[in-house]
Amino acid sequence: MMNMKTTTLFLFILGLFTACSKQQVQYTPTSLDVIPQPVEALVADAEFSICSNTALIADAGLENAAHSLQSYIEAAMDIEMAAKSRKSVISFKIDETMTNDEAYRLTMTPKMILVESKNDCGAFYAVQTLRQLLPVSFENKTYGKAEVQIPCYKISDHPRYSYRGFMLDVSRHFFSIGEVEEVITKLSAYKINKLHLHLSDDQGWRIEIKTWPNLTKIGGTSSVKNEKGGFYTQAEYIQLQKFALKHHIEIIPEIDMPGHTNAALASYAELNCDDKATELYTGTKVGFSSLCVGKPITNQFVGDVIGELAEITFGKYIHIGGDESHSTSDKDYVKFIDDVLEIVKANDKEVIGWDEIANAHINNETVVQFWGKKENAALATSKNAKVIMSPSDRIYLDMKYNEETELGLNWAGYNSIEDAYDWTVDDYVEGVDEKDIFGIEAPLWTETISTSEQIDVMVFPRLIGVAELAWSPKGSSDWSNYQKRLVKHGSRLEYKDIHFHKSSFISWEE
Ligand code: TNX
Repeated sequence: MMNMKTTTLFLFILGLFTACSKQQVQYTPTSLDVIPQPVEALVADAEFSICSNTALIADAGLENAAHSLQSYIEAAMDIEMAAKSRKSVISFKIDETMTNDEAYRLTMTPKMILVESKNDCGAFYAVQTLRQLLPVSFENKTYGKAEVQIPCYKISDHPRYSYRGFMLDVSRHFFSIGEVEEVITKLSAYKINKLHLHLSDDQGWRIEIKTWPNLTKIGGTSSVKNEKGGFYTQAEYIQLQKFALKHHIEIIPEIDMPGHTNAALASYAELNCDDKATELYTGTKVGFSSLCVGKPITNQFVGDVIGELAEITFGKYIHIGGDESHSTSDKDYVKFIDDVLEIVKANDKEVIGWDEIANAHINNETVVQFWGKKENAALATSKNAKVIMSPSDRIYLDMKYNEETELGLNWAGYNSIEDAYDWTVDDYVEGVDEKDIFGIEAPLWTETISTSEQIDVMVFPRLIGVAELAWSPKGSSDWSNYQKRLVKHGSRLEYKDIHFHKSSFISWEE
């Protein structure tokens, strides 16, 4: 017979034994439905359970990511997580040895989810992955039960490219700060880290420039069909960048020059070669406008604009446009772009420009965004410039999905969900190899787009596939595997209230 003491001791040892054996989790390789697909995923025959006894703890510096997970869980389950627990902990830890700022590791046992990263950015991406491992009803906070189980995964992950972008044209139609914030929130769930804002074009100037106030006073009022004008004050633009940074997204501002400048030319007569202000433009033609190259005031204008913009830009890049300057002679174009390269450099920023700028005197510090002419992209790499891949016949999100799509254009053809995903990034342009590629960016031009719902339908789900191409390892993309994951992901998009294009070519899960 055991007395009380020996029984307690026996139970204690038994308890220790089971706790320890539970820790000896055996992991085997698995594939996850997560998009973008992580670099490596293993699973164990065990589960981690989240309930109100689960504690969430974080090293200093990881609070932003940890809090975002905490509020996601608490809102969906209607619980308050504990501050301390020995049995069930989600722990965010800094691992200084990680070399990639965006990398993370997730190690799950029945007692713990350990999130390791070098800083808040990796932790934020771990949270985005974790979200996709939780039930879809977490997305609209309707899960409602007080407990949830997740299989014990072990995931290590890092991106293929450091530039994973989306471009929004806020010139053809203006989008408010609130509308852009909504876009940022949606993008960040797929580990997109750059938002390129096309801030000026023929139809509208969208950023306050204090030394040239008419740019917004006059040039900010118009838009395509005069449907939706407006502009951001510098203070608003700074706030927007702060919001984006919380989502680990850098905003890259574009001032398109020397063409696509009618809004500026209508705002200031002196920017025109004939000193006559143009009319505001509300149509959708391209290639008819040009700054007056060689006129001293033109360079003063560009210097002032870039100077003010550099001052309020958190990141290191300024996009100078440079596309479709059909009303500028080749000689003037090269001279103009060369001057702008100098001006940006003098303001301690680096240049991104559309592929035409390869014809100017660019170098290994310049980033060239390929959209149309393959020879421009190859010319760029021959000058040691890096390339952002935005092939219009694949990932221009303003192209219609097919002939039935209501919104959008089709000059580059139709871009189906499959077209946007199923291409080989480093084998698309001869002379542009993996080593030359800075990243991928999918643009949304907005000649035909003026509401958030319309953004959604053109962007989703095509951008999710682009995000995977930009994040997941080279050689890992596979359309049929991706399609299976996307089919399941459709309901998550619905729970997120994203009005995505529900292509009839894909058999979505109910
Ligand atoms: C070309 S692509 C443009 C834009 C238009 C777009 C419409 C590029 C650099 N320029 O000005 O909005 O086509 O698809």
